[in-house]
Amino acid sequence: MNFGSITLNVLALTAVATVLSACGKKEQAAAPAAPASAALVVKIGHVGPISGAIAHLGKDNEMGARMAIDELNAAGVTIGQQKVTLELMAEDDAADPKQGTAVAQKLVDAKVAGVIGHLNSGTTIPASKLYSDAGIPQISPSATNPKYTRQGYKTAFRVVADDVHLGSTLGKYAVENLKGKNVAVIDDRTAYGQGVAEEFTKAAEAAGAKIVDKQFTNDKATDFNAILTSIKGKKPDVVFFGGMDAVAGPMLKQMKSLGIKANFMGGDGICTAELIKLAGDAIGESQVYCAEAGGVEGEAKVGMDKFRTDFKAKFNIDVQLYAPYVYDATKLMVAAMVKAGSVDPAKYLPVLAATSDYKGVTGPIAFDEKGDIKNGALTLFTYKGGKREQLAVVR
Ligand code: ABU
Repeated sequence: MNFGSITLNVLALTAVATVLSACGKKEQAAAPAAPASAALVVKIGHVGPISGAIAHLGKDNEMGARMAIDELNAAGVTIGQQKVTLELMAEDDAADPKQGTAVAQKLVDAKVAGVIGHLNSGTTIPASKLYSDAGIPQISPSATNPKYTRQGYKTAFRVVADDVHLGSTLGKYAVENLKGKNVAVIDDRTAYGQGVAEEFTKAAEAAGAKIVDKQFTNDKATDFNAILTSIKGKKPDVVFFGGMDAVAGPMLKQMKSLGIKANFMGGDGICTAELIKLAGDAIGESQVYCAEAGGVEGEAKVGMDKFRTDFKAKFNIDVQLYAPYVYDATKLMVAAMVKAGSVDPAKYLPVLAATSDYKGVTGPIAFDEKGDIKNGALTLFTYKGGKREQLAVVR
């Protein structure tokens, strides 16, 4: 594979040598020193929604990647005896599948050495075909739809648990812990929202709950009056929403206006710091339960707490959700390049795939044969006193 950045460096060094050779023997003698000191620029792509309703989450992810790249460059990276400068090529897919494939093609054309992203399952899945066709490794830090790693692409990796794990754990929790008997389910019709709602439904029914209503909306909706009025009539004790915090916040407010006091559950997409701002005092009126697709306990809790402190110090903003997972994904990808002694995807991809005990701030990372994290865990949260409060880690 021909890397744009490498090509540029080689061309630049050739040009320097050509100019020097035209200047006489003395300058010619100085020319060979240049290759040893010039750092190779290696581009790593990052994609998330930097515009639109969940831009706060896309920016959170991008800052996680930037933090990793800045730290690596500050420490110095040598790959195959070549000093390397890592360059983050950050793109905005606006959580839109079409824009997702457009920016994926841009990254492929730019010959990035690898991609961290995308954030959403709905963009990650279609983009993964382009990366696979180009042989470019991709690690998603947050896309949880199982299909992503089940397409047979050797280039697709994920460092969080998937929606089968999320939905089934939350479905069981709704019945066994929250004593939910009558459950209503809403989803936003995205790859993530629909998928996690289906897994939740299966598990809740298997645990003995009755699904009293099923409704859907979309990921840009702001008015839920019609579907919530229908749900209110069915008197559920739990309402599950498959979707993101930008929709869940106003939905909770409208539940409060309609006097629906059922417990409100969602997956990782609602499990953010931002939900507190988006839902205001509707949190508490309906007690909210959600899960992050990683295990925040033991060494991982220590690593995540330190990461949160360092992140706040660097960007003056709190972590929303997946920044630590993006940070790990970025450093893990570069570690595979270092171990392989090459930034050529064909050479470092097998090393990345063989990751068996990478120690990240989110805990140990090993990949299974599909590219999914082995022993993926979930952390259940609720919200109390204007804060996200950890309930339990489920493996
Ligand atoms: N996992 C929740 C947010 C991202 C997604 O899967 O669409």
